[in-house]
Amino acid sequence: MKTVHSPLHAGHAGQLELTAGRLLPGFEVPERAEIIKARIEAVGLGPILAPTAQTLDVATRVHRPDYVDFLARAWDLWIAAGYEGPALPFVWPTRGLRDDLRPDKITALLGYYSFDGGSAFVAGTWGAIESSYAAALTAADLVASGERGAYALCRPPGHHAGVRAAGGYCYLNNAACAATRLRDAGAARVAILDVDFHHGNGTQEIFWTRGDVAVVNLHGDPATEYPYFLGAADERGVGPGEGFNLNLPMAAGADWAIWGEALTTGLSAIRAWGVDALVVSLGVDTWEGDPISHFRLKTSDYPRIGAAIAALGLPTVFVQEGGYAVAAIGDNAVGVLEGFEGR
Ligand code: OKP
Ligand code: ZN
Repeated sequence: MKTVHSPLHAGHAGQLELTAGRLLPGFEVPERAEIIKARIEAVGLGPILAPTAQTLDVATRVHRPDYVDFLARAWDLWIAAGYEGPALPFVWPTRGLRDDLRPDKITALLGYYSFDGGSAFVAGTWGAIESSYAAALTAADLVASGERGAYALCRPPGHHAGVRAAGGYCYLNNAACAATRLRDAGAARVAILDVDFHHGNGTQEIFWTRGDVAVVNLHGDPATEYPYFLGAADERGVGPGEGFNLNLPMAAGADWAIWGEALTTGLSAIRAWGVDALVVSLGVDTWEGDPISHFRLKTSDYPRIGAAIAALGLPTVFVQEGGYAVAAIGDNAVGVLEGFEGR
């Protein structure tokens, strides 16, 4: 399988994240991608290609154009305002406040365009966002032109990013963009299977009203797990999208017996939808040793995930999402890809 990856991800480093009363060094570190890349090379998974040049056309159809423009300018605005260090929001236009005021100040814009304090901007953030997006589109192009599978080694991840909101280490929704590119290339219907520990709230929001891109999410129950405010089992989509969103939340502690059963349920739904192509939001923070997540998958379970996905027989784009146990992330992520390849 071909991997698409850019060294520009490394410029997105030294972020801080706001968590439970603390400003902590970000868990979403450059080493994550470097360790996955090293594992791909060690097992000889296949060539690692640079992303091809991409316009922001797909990004501005998946997201609001003013949001994409903000992502590109946020760091420069922060510096121009005299701040230094990672840019983070501290006030949000939530319930009871006006959503139609958008003061032209970077401190206001950071909150206007985010839903939490987990997606910081540093000097190299936009370059990394663009390269991650381009990797997802390039992998989709490989699959659209006949490859059975392709892997976008994306960093930063994307599944929490909504129509106009960054959050949860995410900025552009790479998986949603890959699905859109597959639709543009002629797939009438696409499914997104999100196996990251955290609910892909951004992906759900983006396709909520649509029947042409169906979304399945396997994740920690929002009653106790981030992002808390989306991801319950009763969220099924609306209008033409009704019945094309399937949430499979699980309590903390889920192991292969429980998680594998939810995967079977999700794959059955994808079969029933009769889609032409698949995008997998591939988070491996479901691993038993993940520092911020609470499932109990073992390294030996990841090839089983890949094999079960391969049994769908669909052209498949894998897009990297989470996974924060840095030393294990290569074995786990590449394990899925090897399982898909039947190796
Ligand atoms: C991004 B992805 C950590 C609390 C949770 C945000 C998690 C974002 C996960 N102490 N912070 O879905 O892997
Ligand atoms: Zn996650």
